[in-house]
Amino acid sequence: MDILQKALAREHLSAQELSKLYEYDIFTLADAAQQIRTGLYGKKVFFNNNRHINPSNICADVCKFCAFSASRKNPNPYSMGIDEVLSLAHKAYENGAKELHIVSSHNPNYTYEWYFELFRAIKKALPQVHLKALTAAEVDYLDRISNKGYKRVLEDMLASGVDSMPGGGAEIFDEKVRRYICKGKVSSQRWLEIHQHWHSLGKMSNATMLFGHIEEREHRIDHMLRLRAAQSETDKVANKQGGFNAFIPLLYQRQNNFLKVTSFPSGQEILKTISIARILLDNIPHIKAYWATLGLNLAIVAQDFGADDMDGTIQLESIQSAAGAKSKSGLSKHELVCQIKDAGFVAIERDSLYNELAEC
Ligand code: V47
Repeated sequence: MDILQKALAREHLSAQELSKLYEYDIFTLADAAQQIRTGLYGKKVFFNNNRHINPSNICADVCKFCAFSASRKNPNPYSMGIDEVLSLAHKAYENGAKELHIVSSHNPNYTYEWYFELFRAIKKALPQVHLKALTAAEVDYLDRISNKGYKRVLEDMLASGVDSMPGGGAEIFDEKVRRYICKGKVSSQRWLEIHQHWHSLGKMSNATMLFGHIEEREHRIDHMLRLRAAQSETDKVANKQGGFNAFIPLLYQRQNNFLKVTSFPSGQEILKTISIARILLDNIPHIKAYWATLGLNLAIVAQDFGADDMDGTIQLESIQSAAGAKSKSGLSKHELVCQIKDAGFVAIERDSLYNELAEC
């Protein structure tokens, strides 16, 4: 059997062996990925009506790839108060958002309680809106400043109304690359433990991977294999389908940051990464082609290479656009739907947990 057949049969192979998947031509990989994707969802492409809110960009940590946090590359620090975030949440809801995706920097001026007061206030004002908040990196940061332990942080999130966790902060799990690009951030093992514990509380989350910078193909595969293993373990512990809903390969955006990268992945390399994700992550239901990092056109093309989701309208995007992505003002639902349909797919508006709301 060749490596692709072995991968599809889930034979035990190392990341190094599986990185040979990249040596297949792009259409062979796409074919294998599309069989899985089409078997699961036919021609459906999922999106949601969401709003990203980033309350502050003042950060105690320094990740080399980050153009969002205030630094000499981004000399515009800001910190919102609870009322300001609440007012944005109200506006987002009036504009149709059904999900608020709230992630922030690690701002030493916010107290532990600030976060939970904010979540309680949002849930009280807008109980019908899904609150997706705090990356595992933020959970780890809140543990570090409070000494409460990450389990307690997760319980406080649950008690204050957080519905699900976003997939940010995973970056690349390989310890050597991680140390170079984001030293001091939550460790890979801790990132996985935090998500697994969240899943054991009966809640869902996503998982990202930042790629296209200094990592090698083998590191991407290793990242996917660690996620697949974590998902299988949760299956056993929680006795239910694992808690990762979607895998989101985030393409590195190159402007205004401190990471010196000299070569960037081609379109083929990006699409192969998406196909390989669909092939290897057979226990994670959705592969999200996040249009804010891929660009709208490539995100649509990715739907023919194993992806089945685009993320959403976003309304205002600050993290990727700070690094050069053309995503600052989000997309209207109309535009997103037209793009999906024009490419021959069926546009499905979903909720945050992938329940289908409407065919558009
Ligand atoms: O973890 C930071 C990434 C992430 C850059 O869960 C960069 O549904 C590219 O996690 N180039 C935050 N990426 C965003 C995120 C996310 C986005 C959309 C949906 C979901 C979800 C999660 O942004 C960070 C980091 O990996 N990031 N800088 C950059 N220069």
